[in-house]
Amino acid sequence: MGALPCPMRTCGFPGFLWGAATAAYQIEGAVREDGRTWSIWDTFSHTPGKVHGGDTGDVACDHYHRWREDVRLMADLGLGAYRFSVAWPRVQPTGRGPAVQRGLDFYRALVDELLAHGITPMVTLYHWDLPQDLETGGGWPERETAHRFAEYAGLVAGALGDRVELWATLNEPWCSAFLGYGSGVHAPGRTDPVAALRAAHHLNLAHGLASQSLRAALPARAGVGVCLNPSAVRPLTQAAADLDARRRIDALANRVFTGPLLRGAYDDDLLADTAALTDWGFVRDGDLDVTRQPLDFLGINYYSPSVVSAATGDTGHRRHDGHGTADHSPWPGADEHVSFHRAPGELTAMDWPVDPTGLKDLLLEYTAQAPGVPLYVTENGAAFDDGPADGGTVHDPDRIRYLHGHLAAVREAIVEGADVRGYFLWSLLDNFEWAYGYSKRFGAVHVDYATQVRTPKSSAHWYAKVAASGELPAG
Ligand code: IFM
Repeated sequence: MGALPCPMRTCGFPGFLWGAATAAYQIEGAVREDGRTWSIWDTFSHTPGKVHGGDTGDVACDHYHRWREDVRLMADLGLGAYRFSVAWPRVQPTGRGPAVQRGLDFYRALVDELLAHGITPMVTLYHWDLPQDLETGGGWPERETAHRFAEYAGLVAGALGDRVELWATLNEPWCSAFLGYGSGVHAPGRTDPVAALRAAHHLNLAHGLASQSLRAALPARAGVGVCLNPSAVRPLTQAAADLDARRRIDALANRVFTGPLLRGAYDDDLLADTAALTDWGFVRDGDLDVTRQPLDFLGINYYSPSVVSAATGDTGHRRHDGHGTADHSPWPGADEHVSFHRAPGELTAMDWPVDPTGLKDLLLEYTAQAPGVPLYVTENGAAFDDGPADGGTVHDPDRIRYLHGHLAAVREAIVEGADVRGYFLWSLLDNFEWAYGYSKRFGAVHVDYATQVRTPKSSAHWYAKVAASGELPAG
């Protein structure tokens, strides 16, 4: 296949980092080794009925033992960057006190191996594995957890700061707050809308405090940012009531984070929409100066858009919000005002519609909202029911189409002015997909969980070619 013609130099992906992403609990396994204690996801996945098939992260992809092989795999694919997360309970098992050296050593060795293969590491400090002891003490709804996180960030920066230049504080704090404490489909499985709002604020505070500890510990060249999963939320029609539904979900999905992080404020409409639940008295004087730290980059995780209207009375509408059909809502104060609708487009195995225009819209929107802040697509990808490896190959044309469409959208956003510096495919490996266990495969590399054999799918080979040439094939 020939490359798309490029009439201007800016058509391509100038200076781009081509990477893949994973997260500790989803791939590492070894949950009881070298001093690691349980996180909220260990507790949750070991609670009957919480995760599909009773799956747990106990073994996952056994990456804790196979990391050299996994780095070699990345090198063979020609990846230029790898985004991984540090397991907080491996480094600081109770969430307080000194670090466990063996935990830090694991990540130092991983980083050194990446660097030896010319792969740029991006570290995420929190991808959902809160030490269980901190949850027992109240978890994210409590302010203390934000201070614990800042201490942990300093410990990791002290160990890896001389060799890692890209640091993300949190991954998708929306999921931590609203799926973890609102709908309860994620750990720790609590279903309290006020706790969810409190958690959101303390995650914002944690980002701010951790950014400060990172900057104090890291060399000036290091970049500190955060990875959000903003919702590309669209109104069903242009009717005023549908536009108001869009405004409500935009506030609860997006502005509850971008307000404090980018502008140092919670928007009045968010406070008004949730006033029957809380007076937000947990936001203390000075907090919003802490949450608004300079960002060296903003990570955008994108999978699918949402379509909303004024409430229709269809009680099953939340099956279209992309976050499962739990009895409890992840949308505090919005349920009686908003209905979700299926967005157009082919569905992935998650039942998420495929629509790359949502990614382009978000990249342009955040370019406007955070002028001068470089963007990375820190996650993008799709689960499909890929067949088993057959004669050493797994064909996944649906994933290639998905990636092609979304990379074309990234390129369009760049041409229209977005400063996008890189793309991290989710995910390098098939892995533990949270409440769906191992039933959903997001990997560009197939994992046979019985044997731990890794087989790059056709999408991995396709992506390797794109990364090597820096250009998208036509078609
Ligand atoms: O697997 C997750 C990841 O951990 C966070 N972002 C979305 C992915 C797919 O659901």
